[in-house]
Amino acid sequence: MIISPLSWSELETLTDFHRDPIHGPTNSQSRLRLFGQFETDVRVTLYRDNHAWCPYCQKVWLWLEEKRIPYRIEKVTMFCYGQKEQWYKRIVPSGMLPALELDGRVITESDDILLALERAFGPLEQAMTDPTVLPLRQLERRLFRAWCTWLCYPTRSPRQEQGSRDQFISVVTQVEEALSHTPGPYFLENFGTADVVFTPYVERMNASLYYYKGYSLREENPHLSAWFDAMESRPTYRGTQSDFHTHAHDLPPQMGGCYENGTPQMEINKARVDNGPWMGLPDVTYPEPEFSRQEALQRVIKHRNNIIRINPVNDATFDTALRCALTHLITGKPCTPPPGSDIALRYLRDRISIPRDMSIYAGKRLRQALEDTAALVGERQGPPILLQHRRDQDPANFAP
Ligand SMILES: N[C@@H](CCC(=O)N[C@@H](CS)C(=O)NCC(=O)O)C(=O)O
Repeated sequence: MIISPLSWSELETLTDFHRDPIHGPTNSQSRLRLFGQFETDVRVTLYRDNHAWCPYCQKVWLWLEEKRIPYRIEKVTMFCYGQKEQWYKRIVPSGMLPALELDGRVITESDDILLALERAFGPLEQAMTDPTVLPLRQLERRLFRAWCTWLCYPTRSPRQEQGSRDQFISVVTQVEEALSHTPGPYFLENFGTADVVFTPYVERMNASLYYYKGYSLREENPHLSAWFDAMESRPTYRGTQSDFHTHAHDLPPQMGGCYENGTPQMEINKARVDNGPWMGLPDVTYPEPEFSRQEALQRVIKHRNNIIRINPVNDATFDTALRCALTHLITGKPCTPPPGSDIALRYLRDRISIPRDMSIYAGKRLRQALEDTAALVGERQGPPILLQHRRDQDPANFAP
């Protein structure tokens, strides 16, 4: 049965999703984290990027969440999506992220930040300089370099492409071996620093190689697969976790390019990440939380004015179309949007950023509801996502 779109006030009654951003589970929207302590206990400010795209920021963010250190969060624009804030350049003239203020002293470079945090608050299980951690940090950098070589340079021949793939997989084999040496799923006996160090790029490798190379890191490597599963058992990681779509489109401008290999599997994966269905992709495997649809609905309602204003289709048409998609999201029933709104709905579908906007399952549910609703009125895609920059995401355009 096709139903008509609910009004905004009707939609509001269908979600009471609420999370305590200060003391509750890790999430991307918080500006202050206290973990049951007091604001007077705060000694740390983390400067991280607005969209939670910066991998080195995720490393420090995850460390602070795991150690439950009270801290403030200041969000800064990255060059690839807007202008660096003047106030930040006064603190860090290069504009580089992350930065951390600890007892009034500013520290840059994510490794130096973790070393300083360890001195102030003790290590996360093992220290960064622990003899068991050092070789794992080096292995992470080798993996990173092999990934960049494969992903971020155009290949002139199938032989070169194969060579880069083989080189990456040979380092992955070393990672698999390192993981096999411990009885549990983590890099050392218990979860700790080494896992935090691997997290940001392994997450990005999983996404980008699936999309640009047709290679599923998580599915093809049993120890890494168990490691991802174990990471996803942690509420801290879940709060920082992104999805394939977000990374497939945030990486090109950050890395200076990501190159497709054009294999049949790559084409299949790319179509799936871009057009869905998004459930079942190997970017997440923990069971879906009960309230993911309510979370998505609450987040869109909160930001609806900006979402509607920024959309390429006129406000009145998109207002109705968006309510149709949200009605479908929350009731499960199809709701036909106005003619011509397929572009508008897919524009938003392509610009949900996880975890910036909402958590991974909420984002997937929203993408699917937007796509299902768009498909009722047409096949047209929205304006393409650019590769050189993402100024379509300039935070200046989303100011309250
Ligand atoms: N070695 C540095 C690398 C930091 C880095 O490359 N940061 C990038 C973002 S991932 C950055 O701030 N670039 C400036 C910008 O994009 O605005 C670290 O470990 O902190």
